[in-house]
Amino acid sequence: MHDEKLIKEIKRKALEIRKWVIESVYRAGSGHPGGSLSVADILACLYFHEMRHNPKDPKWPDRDRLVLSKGHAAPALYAALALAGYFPVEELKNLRKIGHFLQGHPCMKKVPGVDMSTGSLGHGLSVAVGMALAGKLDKKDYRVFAILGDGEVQEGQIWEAANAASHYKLDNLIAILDRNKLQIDGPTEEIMHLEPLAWRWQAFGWDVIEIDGHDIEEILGTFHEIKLNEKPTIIIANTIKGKGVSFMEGTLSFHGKPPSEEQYIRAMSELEQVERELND
Ligand SMILES: Cc1ncc(C[n+]2csc(CCOP(=O)(O)OP(=O)(O)O)c2C)c(N)n1
Ligand SMILES: [Mg+2]
Repeated sequence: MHDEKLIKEIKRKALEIRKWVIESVYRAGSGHPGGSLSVADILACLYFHEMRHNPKDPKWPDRDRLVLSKGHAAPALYAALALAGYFPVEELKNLRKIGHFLQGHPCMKKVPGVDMSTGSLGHGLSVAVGMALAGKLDKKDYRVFAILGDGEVQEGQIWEAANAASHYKLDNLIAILDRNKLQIDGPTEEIMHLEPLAWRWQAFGWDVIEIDGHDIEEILGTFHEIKLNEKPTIIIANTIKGKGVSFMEGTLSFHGKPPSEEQYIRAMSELEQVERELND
């Protein structure tokens, strides 16, 4: 049971992340709001409570690592990093702008706090396996988090990585699957089915925990359940694509499209309304 103050604080951070997702994608005139909004609560829990990290020392060798394998959700990651103090929040206004460092997909060479360059789906879990294995070999106690999209896990390489993770007994590896049930062209179950998803990961030797990926208390509690039992863990986080903006929720159309001016104004006023309610 986490205290109410902490939960409220993280809800506020998730809301700020959502507002920046809308602001930055609107200003850029391109980007991926849907999958950024679905992962905002998870990122808030990680960067503002669960992860051991230091924004003043982004390359700290003992830090927990995070690989945003679904790299198109960069606007949410950038917002979390900026709010945590890795770089000035004002930079978020320059997303995807020529001459600025926040590219459409995360670049580890340009953005402090980004542990791996991603965007080409399917690769991130393999990289996270390598980082986790390195941690074991170096006798370090850092953990590696990898955030995967559900459409993304249709990629064959994900399953090679899943197998390697259990082979090497990587209990320092925690994958989080953003199960928003939509990919670029439609529902995952119509395009290339994934179910029974929990069973599949169990069969690959993983501990599987299924949660509501928008319930801050449940997300935080879940991290406490993870055991050092020589098995990697996957959290299947049931989410809603576009979560937090009514006309984006559960839709395909905002997978990779910015809001129009009118939609931007509506989205911000909805989020600000929730913010006011939280502050009451
Ligand atoms: C290898 C590769 N193929 C295609 C794409 C284009 N692409 C970007 S996002 C996306 C859909 C991903 O769906 P999902 O993993 O479910 O992400 P989410 O719903 O969280 O946005 C696709 C096909 C890509 N980035 N990389
Ligand atoms: Mg998806």
